[in-house]
Amino acid sequence: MAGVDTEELPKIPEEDMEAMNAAVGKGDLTEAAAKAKEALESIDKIPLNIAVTGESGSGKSSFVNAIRGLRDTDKGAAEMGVNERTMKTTPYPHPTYPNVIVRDLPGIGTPTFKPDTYLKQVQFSRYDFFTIISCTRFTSHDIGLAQELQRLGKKFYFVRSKVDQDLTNEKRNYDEGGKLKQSNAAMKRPLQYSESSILDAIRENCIKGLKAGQVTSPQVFLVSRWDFSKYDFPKLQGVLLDELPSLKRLALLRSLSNVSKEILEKKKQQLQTQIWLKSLASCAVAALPIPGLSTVCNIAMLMMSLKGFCRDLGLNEESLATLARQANKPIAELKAVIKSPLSEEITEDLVIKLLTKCAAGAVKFSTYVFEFVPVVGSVVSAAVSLPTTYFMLKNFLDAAADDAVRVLEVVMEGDVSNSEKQHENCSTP
Ligand SMILES: Nc1nc2c(ncn2[C@@H]2O[C@H](COP(=O)(O)OP(=O)(O)OP(=O)(O)O)[C@@H](O)[C@H]2O)c(=O)[nH]1
Ligand SMILES: [Mg+2]
Repeated sequence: MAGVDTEELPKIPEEDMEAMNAAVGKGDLTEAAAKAKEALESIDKIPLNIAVTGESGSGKSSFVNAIRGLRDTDKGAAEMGVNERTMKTTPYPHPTYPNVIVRDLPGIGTPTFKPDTYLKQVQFSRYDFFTIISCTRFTSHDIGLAQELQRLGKKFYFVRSKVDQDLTNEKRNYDEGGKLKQSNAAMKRPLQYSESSILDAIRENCIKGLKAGQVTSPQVFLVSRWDFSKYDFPKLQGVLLDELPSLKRLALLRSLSNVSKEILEKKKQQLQTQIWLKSLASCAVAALPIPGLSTVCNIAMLMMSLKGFCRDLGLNEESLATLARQANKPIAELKAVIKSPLSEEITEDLVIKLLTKCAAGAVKFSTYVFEFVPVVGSVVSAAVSLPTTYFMLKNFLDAAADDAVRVLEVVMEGDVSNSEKQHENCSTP
């Protein structure tokens, strides 16, 4: 069996090391493991409720589908179109993380939803935050809603949709070389076409209108449903993560689409913090010896952990198929850069193979680690197994996170297809 030198193994962070020593030192790994399992399971139950509201036709349903990584025609997608569709509040649970629910709310001012009773009608208190969408400048209804949310201490973010249309329209004023066709001092257009200047102007214009409506420090994010990796959507994801309380942040982070390297890095860091708990649970909950290894562990639990990493990083057939569709690229092109196994390829045999690879070095490591900790009786086998499972999980996560970044790079190469693009306008002025 080829050994792994302890020098080559990644280091266990100090706090994990202390927690391991403490659990082993107490001699009651079973109880610690049960707690670890409970802590991990509770992550799946953290509720997160997101409200998406705005005028009819502003792009709410498109936004709801896109943040859940769905196409309009997919099962469970929010219904959308050019006629007014959203007449009632509809919950859309995230397909992979059903504890995250996005609600597509009707716009204020529709016949059944009057401005003065709107927030009560939609039961505002259940939401963790609101996104207010508009495809033009924000209306007096949007401003009124923001003022009321501000008064109630609820978080809200403005999303300016359909910026792809603004850019297309603006481009008409420039020739093929990007030079302004006709200079008009009143319009203050730059002489050379500049996407960032147009976007800055839209953003500033929205902020100015909102400030004039007494909205304090409004945050406006420009998006296009045709490419959520572009414009301000990745920034919006980052801000939401920064501003949510820690448990809710965890729920949101897992459900976010992998549209930026920053999000992938945050997901990796988050998963990294769970490795110790996963390792502990697998070594002491219904653990069995692995033939040929001085390791006792629960293979089924480890399989679930690895599959969980793949799911959170989008490394399974379904996520890749969705991503390939959205990027209009063959799925084989995405798979070509993936070096570690996909979720569907994770089997008991694979887990044993990965454990065997880590075992030799980890045993040496555990002798060193637990040298000063009194390890007795049945705890011994679980204790020496901890570093093996820990390193196996860590190595797998590192490789999977690298794969996810490479997949994202392939997706970002070139632009999203225009073939599906439509150019409907808002149904409200
Ligand atoms: N070009 C472009 N079109 C968009 C964008 N977002 C939405 N649309 C189009 O605008 C139309 C209305 O979008 P919906 O998502 O149904 O809007 P909604 O706010 O849910 O509408 P209601 O349910 O009627 O209130 C659809 O034809 C979408 O394809 C965008 O970012 N860019
Ligand atoms: Mg709708």
